[in-house]
Amino acid sequence: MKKRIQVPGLDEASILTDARKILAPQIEDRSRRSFLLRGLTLGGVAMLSGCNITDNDSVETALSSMSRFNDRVQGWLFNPNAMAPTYPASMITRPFPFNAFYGIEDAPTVEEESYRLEVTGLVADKRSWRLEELRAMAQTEQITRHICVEGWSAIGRWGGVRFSDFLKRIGADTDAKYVGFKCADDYYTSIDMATALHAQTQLSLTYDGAVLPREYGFPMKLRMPTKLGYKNPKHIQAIFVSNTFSGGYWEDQGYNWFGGS
Ligand SMILES: Nc1nc2c(c(=O)[nH]1)N[C@H]1C(S)=C(S)[C@@H](COP(=O)(O)O)O[C@H]1N2
Ligand SMILES: [Mo]
Repeated sequence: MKKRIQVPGLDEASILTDARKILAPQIEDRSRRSFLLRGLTLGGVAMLSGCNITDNDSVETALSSMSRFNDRVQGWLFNPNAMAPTYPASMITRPFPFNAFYGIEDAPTVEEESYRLEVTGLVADKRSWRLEELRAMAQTEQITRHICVEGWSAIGRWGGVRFSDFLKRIGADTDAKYVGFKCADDYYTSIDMATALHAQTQLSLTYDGAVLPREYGFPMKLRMPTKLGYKNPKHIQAIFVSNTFSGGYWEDQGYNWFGGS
């Protein structure tokens, strides 16, 4: 008989629910998936993560180590040439839902006049950018689906600069691991370089043909149809290229960092 780990004060069922969520995308074989996940025990979590499960802190450590493993697997599986689906204009969701870690009335107001996009880290050209300069670059458009982990998805139309064009323009070290974002509302996130260079990753300046509205991320957001909603930062103020992992607002509270959909 397998020895079961039992720790007083730990909610085994909810730990295993979290662990199953982390592992599910990793098990390709659908017919075996539910069988394998149902069989998961705390001992299994300890084994997969290489962590002892003795208290709440060690559960956190184990789950986050599994989540980082999940990031690596998603990174390996990510196909830079696979495109996310696009849709006809007739399928755009109206009105497009708003979401943030606060209510719509608290969305930040950014003044275009004084706004400068900061660029730092592993880039050749660290000068800051005015919106006009970004509008003068080649523009692209996409009608894609945004998927939020809170249980909704919506199709929207975004326009702006292909992010790989921008990274080239600033002389970014594209061998670096991460691109990070700081936002006007204290939100922050970071992404893998492969996704940053994906053809559909866009520094969006418009929504549905008009200047990006305040609540949807003015002055700009990063739109990635290959990643879940929380990975798409709105109100971007600073972009940095780095080899140091820097997490994100929700990622630091347990959301998976890679966040692919
Ligand atoms: N700056 C900032 N960006 C953010 C968020 C936020 O709270 N602040 N929320 C994220 C989440 S969870 C979602 S689902 C989308 C929502 O974008 P929308 O308001 O355009 O639908 O923004 C993402 N980017
Ligand atoms: Mo979200």
